[in-house]
Amino acid sequence: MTRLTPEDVGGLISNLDAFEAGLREIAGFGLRGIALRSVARAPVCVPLIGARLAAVPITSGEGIISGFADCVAVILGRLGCEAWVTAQPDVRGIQEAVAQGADVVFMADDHRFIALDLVHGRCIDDDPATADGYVTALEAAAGGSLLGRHVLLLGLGPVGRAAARRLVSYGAAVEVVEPDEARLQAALEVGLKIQPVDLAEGLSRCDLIFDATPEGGFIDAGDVTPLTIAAVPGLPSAFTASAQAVLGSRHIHEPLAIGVAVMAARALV
Ligand code: PYL
Repeated sequence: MTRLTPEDVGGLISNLDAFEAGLREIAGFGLRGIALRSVARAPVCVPLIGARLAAVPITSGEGIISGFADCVAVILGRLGCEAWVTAQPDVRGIQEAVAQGADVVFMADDHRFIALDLVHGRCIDDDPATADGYVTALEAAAGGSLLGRHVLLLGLGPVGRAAARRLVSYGAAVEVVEPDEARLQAALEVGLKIQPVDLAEGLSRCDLIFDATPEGGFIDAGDVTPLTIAAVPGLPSAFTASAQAVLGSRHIHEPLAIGVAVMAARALV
């Protein structure tokens, strides 16, 4: 997924209320509801309230993104967790989190964003968590079922592949736009029941769209209908500003909150 900038992160924190309000409007659930539904179809008790979760800044590679760990802690706090950012980064930060009684440690470098579940000895990865959370949001926004629904999936990177698996498992007819032939073949060879299509063909058949591409602004207002619902976990969105304006809350788009919420629920379930 595209690396966030400090400006992105600042915008995310100030936009969280509006994002969650839009999510409730279109999907009927806030962040906590989406996270809980993504871990289990039946109602499930996940002890989010009061869980002790630490976010550790990581300096390796391109380094700390100012505000990133704080944003993770703010999102976790919205779920009812007791969340904080460690004073120290890296290994010292992990040591600090453990000494402070953290149940789960959130940390990201340039390649992976994980929640290290210290209670159960598990490692929860952001990519599949984000994919599953967005599929859950799309399913809820589409009326509660994706069975037999045509979903256009853009991109078969790590998030796109995980989304394809979940969409197929929910009974969706998944049409995929992926220009990289090797990625497409790899997905088909592991038996994923997906239909390769070109963009125009997919747009003409699908009103549910999952955007998992790193490219932005190639679907315009004229390409969407009053029934279009778009799940867009990454930055930038495939939808132009005018398409986003037409979609309103049907453009479900935020690059961190849903993934963090699902990671927390997966770690604590
Ligand atoms: C996990 C996010 C979601 C979208 N893009 C991904 C990203 O920006 N990854 C890089 C995260 C680096 C964090 C940095 C820090 O501040 O701890 N190492």
